[in-house]
Amino acid sequence: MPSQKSQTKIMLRTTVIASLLSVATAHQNFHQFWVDGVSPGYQVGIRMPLSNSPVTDVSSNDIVCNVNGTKVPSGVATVATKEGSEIKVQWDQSTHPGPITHMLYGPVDDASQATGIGAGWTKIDEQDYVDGKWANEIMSAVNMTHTFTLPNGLASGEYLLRSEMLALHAAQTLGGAQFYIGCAQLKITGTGSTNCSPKITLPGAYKASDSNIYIPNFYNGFNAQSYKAPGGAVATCAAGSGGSNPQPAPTSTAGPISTAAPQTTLTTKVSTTASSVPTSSPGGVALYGQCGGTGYSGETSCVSGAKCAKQNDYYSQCVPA
Ligand SMILES: *[C@@H]1O[C@H](CO)[C@@H](O)[C@H](O)[C@H]1NC(C)=O
Ligand SMILES: *[C@@H]1O[C@H](CO)[C@@H](O)[C@H](O)[C@H]1NC(C)=O
Ligand SMILES: [Cu+2]
Repeated sequence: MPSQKSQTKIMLRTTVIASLLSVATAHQNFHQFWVDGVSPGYQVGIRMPLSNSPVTDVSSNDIVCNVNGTKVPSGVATVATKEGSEIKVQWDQSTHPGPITHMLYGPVDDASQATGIGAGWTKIDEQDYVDGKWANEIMSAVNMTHTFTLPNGLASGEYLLRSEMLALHAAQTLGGAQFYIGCAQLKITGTGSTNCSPKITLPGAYKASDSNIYIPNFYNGFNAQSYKAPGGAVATCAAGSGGSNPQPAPTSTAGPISTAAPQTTLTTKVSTTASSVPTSSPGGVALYGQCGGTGYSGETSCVSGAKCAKQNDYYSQCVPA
């Protein structure tokens, strides 16, 4: 798709061509949300990206919370809500076909200090292609909104809520899929100890060649009915013994383990993270590596230019100083 600059030039030339280009210019941002019908305001509580351009490199940190969205402190307000609350998000108008998904990261002590980089994500909501319409079309019919509820039984604490609209109109090309992402900061009051699984690591969980990201036959025989958005299944949240901490800290699952499968998944993701996030180097722990937390016995000082920031009792991470 042409850059905004070249699109502007073309539109100045003729309004006819400009209207033909309206599909191509339909970039979008997540710009407002409501909690049980009440909104904190336009762009309030959201790490607004620098532009409305998409992220296309799924291996970059930009895939977490959009360009510069991992910068902390974020300078963004954290909005109070509770488990089970109805969340309505509103995006800019979009004619790009594709799904919308929502993920939570946390709990952390201070959402404005959470980069979101790592294994602490879980998918809590997904809409793909329903009755012949992609999520963006379904949203368009309700003023570009989408509504879902927060899981019940969440541990109290602060969270990042990641809203992602994946545009597939160029997905027939490797690297062509466009990720529109916005992260909100929530303070969730919950009843305790729900452990949602599986966990998702960002960056890391998405690969450019995944069959739901690179779709060579998107305009030629592709069956949208069976499409599922990236990130795996919507999490199953079961209250109880799994522990309340979704962070990538192996020691966090202190309680008795009642279900084998979720724990297996968690363990897998933990080791994935351990290998993909550098944890130490001669001058201290690398940026975004773990530097503390209950049961952690490794290096606790960060490389120059980074400082150790507590995310919760179980996990501290090196963030830019
Ligand atoms: C965004 O991040 C880049 C790279 O870290 C940095 O150079 C730039 O100043 C940041 N922009 C803003 C507005 O923070
Ligand atoms: C659609 O959303 C905008 C922005 O929130 C709002 O100003 C407008 O009143 C809404 N329109 C309808 C029909 O609800
Ligand atoms: Cu666009």
